[in-house]
Amino acid sequence: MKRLFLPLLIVLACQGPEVAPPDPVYPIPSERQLAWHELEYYGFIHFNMNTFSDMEWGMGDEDPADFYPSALDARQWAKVARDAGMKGLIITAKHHDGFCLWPSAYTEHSVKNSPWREGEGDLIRELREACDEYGLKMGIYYSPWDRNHADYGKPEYITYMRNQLTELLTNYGEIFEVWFDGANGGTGYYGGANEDRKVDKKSYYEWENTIALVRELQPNAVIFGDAGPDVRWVGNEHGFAYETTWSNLLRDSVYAGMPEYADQYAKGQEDGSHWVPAEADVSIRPGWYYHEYEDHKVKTLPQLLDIYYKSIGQNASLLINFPVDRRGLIHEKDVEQILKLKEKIDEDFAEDLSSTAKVRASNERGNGYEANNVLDGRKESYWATEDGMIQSHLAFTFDDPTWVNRFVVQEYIALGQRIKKFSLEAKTENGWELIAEGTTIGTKRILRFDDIEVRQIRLNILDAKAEPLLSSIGIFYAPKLVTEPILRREKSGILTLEVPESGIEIFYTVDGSTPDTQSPVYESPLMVDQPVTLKTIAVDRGTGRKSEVMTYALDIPKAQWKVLSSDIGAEKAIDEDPQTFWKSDSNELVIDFGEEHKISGFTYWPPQNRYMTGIISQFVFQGSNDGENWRDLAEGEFSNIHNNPIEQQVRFSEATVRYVKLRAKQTTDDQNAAFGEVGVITFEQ
Ligand code: FUL
Repeated sequence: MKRLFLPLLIVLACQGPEVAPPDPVYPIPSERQLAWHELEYYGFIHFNMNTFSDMEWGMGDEDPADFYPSALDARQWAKVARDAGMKGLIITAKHHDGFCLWPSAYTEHSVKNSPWREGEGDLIRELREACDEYGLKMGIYYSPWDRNHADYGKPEYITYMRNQLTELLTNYGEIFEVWFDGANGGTGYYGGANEDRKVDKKSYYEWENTIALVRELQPNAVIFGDAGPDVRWVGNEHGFAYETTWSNLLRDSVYAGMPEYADQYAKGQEDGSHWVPAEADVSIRPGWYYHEYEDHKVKTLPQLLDIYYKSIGQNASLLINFPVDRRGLIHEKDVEQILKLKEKIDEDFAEDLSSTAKVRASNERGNGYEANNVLDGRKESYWATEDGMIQSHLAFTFDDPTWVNRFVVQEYIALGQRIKKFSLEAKTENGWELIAEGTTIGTKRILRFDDIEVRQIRLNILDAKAEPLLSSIGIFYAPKLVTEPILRREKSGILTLEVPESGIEIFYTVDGSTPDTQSPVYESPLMVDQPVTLKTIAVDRGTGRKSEVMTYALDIPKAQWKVLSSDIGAEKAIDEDPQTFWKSDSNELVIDFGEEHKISGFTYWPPQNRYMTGIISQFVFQGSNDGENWRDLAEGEFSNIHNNPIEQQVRFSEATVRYVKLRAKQTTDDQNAAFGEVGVITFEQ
């Protein structure tokens, strides 16, 4: 008897008594939502008739013959997405203008009537094959609003929409997300073929039946809409989730396409009845569709990195859009930037230091729910406290003092989002210090803080709906982001240089030589009252990493300059900020330098706002010594300025003048001339 029972007793002693799992806190995610949470990061493709009409919202009367990409390659899109670390691609199968990227049997407004692939093309199929080749999931964007279809606004259109969804969700394999756009003339502006047909957004689309159809055809797909049902919009198109972001939503009282609900989409609701997590969508350029004139506006690495941390790091998934160009390719500049982001994320999370620490919890629920579960890399295991133990902490102790600046924490969301308030403290040589605090955690929260050398780091759960459940913790020491400093100059001539991270030094020269760590260090704003060539470099002293060298030709300061106009807004044309602009009723700008200057050229920044009007395409530039008698100094065109609205430089033979006048002979859209920033050239740059 003894011999028989001994092994069993040993096993029982090791396993300890069985412990009941914590009760769920409702709402909880469905299986399909849990699978979607795993993806985190995927791409959007906006490519459609708008690409060729150079619009963001086409009217629906475009000619299918205009859809004619010269070198379309969906494999290039998939490769870029895969290399960027994305897990899938969602494509605009049909946008608001109604043009279809597949040869739908229910309309003539599609690729089948375009010259592309001689009318035999099917872009959804090409993307499917490319996604399969590169191991990506595929999603479908389908705009319920349709400016082309004659029946839009009538019940017949709903049948059309369902027929098309049936095609898309039956013929192209597994779809991971069906993206229903909320825009349907929400501002009362409808436009297109059905201008006069206003629809009641709550009832017109009979969402219940449409959702049932998607469930039937693609049971594993999540459905995105402004307010769900499975995934919700984050409430802005900047790609940022909020410091407080609940995956819970009072879904049945929040409706798609209605701006008054934006705050609910944005942050979710602590008392929300359904699990409807946030997806943050953003384009890598200002527009969703490709416009050559935005080639110089692709988001920079610091911008993209901020988006990453404020979406994935704040309980949302991230959907970054590529406006595929007219060739049918993701533009080289977009590829370069998205790969820089990937490289930096890999660098930031290269080594998880938590594996070198010992973890202890203030309380453990018992067998199977130990603190160590947060370090085992398994998403099914988690640390839990005993029933009712809400205030609690997890402490990580390092053998040696360790530098850290990132803390990644994940709740075990299968049993509901719980945490409402937390703080992070570090034990250094000087005792405990508060290094971060916040509200919600959810699927993932990434805390960024200044470099600190710690012996211990402690996550305190201060308030939660029920006992906290944490499935994963990561601790990292991300290298600093070393990018070129950003220069700002005021009208007075005062100049500031900025880098996105603290702890980076900026060195500069004004004598034309290449700056290095022996050059003067930038410590505070500089007064530049002479024309100089400034060169800068940013250096992380710790690692020795350097940015590229930047060169700036800084001409005479504009401190004494005045615009001769009674409109005070006119000063925006010479405030050293191309982002602000002045629109002139007379189509000209007259500047008084206050004294004579020898000039040999001028510069013009067209307006930089999203929908630029009044860009000067043909000009006359004149000079005067008394403000009355003018002589022409230059005349000509700014070639390609509509497509590439960057700073223009025009040179002419030297002239000594006190007044200058830039007059528009023509603007690109026949609107009054707009001046982003005007300057002069007085030295060879
Ligand atoms: C919006 C649309 O109106 C835009 O054109 C774009 O497709 C964006 C992703 O969603 O609602």
